[in-house]
Amino acid sequence: AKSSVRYFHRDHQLWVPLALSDFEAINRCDKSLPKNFNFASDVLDQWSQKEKTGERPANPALWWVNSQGSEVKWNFRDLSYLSRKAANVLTKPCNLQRGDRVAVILPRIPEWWLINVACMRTGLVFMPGTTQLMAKDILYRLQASEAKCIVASEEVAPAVESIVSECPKLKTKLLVSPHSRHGWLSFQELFQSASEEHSCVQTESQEPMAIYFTSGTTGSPKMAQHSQSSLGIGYALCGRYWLDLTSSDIIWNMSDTGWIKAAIGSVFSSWLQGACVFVHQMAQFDTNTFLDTLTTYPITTLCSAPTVYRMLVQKDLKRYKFKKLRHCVTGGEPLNAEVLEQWKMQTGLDLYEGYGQTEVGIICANQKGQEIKPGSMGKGVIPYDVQVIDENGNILPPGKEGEIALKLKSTWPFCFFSEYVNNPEKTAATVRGNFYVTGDRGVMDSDGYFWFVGRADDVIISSGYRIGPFEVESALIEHPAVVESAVVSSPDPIRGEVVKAFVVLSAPFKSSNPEKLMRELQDHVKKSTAPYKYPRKVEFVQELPKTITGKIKRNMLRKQEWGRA
Ligand code: BCO
Repeated sequence: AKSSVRYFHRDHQLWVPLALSDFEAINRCDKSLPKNFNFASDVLDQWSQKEKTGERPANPALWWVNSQGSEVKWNFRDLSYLSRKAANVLTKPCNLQRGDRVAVILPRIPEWWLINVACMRTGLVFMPGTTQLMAKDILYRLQASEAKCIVASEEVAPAVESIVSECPKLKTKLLVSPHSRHGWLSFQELFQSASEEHSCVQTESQEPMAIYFTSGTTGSPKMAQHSQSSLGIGYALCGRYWLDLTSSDIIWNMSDTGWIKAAIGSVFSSWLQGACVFVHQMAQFDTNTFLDTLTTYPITTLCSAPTVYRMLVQKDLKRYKFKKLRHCVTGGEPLNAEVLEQWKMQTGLDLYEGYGQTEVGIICANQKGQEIKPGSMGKGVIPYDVQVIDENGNILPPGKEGEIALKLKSTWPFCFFSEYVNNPEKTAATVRGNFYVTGDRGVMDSDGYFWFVGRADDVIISSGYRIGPFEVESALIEHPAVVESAVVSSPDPIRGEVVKAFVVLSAPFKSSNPEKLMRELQDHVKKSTAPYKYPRKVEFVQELPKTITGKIKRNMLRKQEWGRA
């Protein structure tokens, strides 16, 4: 671990190197958090000042390209100026007030970053969502959060229009598109005429900043709420060690805008370090475009899901000469040792796996300078005390499998999510004795390295997506062919694991062509909920295994799947 971090010291209104012990002290609650913290004014605008005085290398803050050859490059001064204009769009014509929740469903376009920073400046609560969300997903999110505004792109607009009458709390629909659309305010038009004068809100450190929807075994996704300091200080610092960034680096983080990985790698950790965030907006993920991008642009740092590396190592990587790549990280799902070794053999670069969660950020990581044990997620990262515990909250010795957990102090750590909104029971269920429990099972070895074993619950981690079985089962049951279903994980060589549905058919469909019916059910799920959740495997069965009380034994089906593999 490094001996010091560069940490913004509020009292001095300057970036000063503080001893790591200061940061640890804040985390131990020996030193209090600054009363106010705002990432836009306390970090981004400071970098903008540094640019003016020539103290930052001539490196963009955001560098965006698409497959049609368009390009946008903003430095921190541009970002500051443009996000102030965007802030005025949100507060004036959109009439939003500090604390209002704003759903933002945009692809990887520069406006996503502008609206994100504009929400920081105005104290609005940013709620990102992937563009794969379907009408019902959007309805749930708008109703559960009582969002006042939705910001969406043209592809998402029809889905929003189909459900908007059921969202009485939604006051504004803001469209990000070169075209106007009936019933929507046009971001582009309003932005042109918006003033650049904006005074950033002095948000409190613990004030809500963002809400991320995260899937669990039961029910609809929970709303994990983050504060200004959990993301702006906690996540920014924890990601920093793993990403190893400086202000001369250019990081390409592949994550979709809807996930916490975008917050860590494409906003907070990167910009805290003054690094450039590189974005390639691809209509569809494609390995050739991906590799061409790495050979064309001076990207120094790559962050992508293990599934992407698994896809890449199928290719002859020695044919490609990456321009500036020096540090590769991965996370969101377990990485196999073989892929790490193949990547190293073909590119000469190590792969640094990180492990974390939407609720608490990066928990373990292989950090630069640390020996990598292939197949391990590395060691616990500062400020976390990571342990493996049993069902009673006792710490287990090295080598024993249990649940991965974070030791709690007397108060809730500032770098954690604040709560699941409107769900105190689920928030309380994350605590066992003196620990926050992750829901993941693992082992710590005698050197302090952690090894992922699997989920303790029924959540499926496929291609880096966290998928709740209930969400897929709910989509399946809407189809007339389905009497009931059980959804579990099943091993897959590329995606780590995939969603598998065991389906009991209704009488009229029992004699249907199984291949055809499988595709019909898959298409049905893709239309009913975000398509990344669709069951890539389907098995038709006569009945599902159940307990005496009638509960489906998903566990038994899962074991059967993994046993078969
Ligand atoms: O594979 P299929 O073609 O059968 O299906 C794909 C899409 O074609 C399809 N689809 C997408 N939009 C659709 C649609 N179908 C119908 N209508 C639409 N509008 O749905 C399937 C989506 O699967 P996918 O997203 O996995 O697509 P793809 O192209 O295979 O992408 C591969 C990856 C690896 C690029 C992608 O899976 C990915 O980005 N994974 C990473 C996810 C991630 O970033 N996770 C991090 C979460 S945060 C976290 O873990 C905390 C860590 C601190």
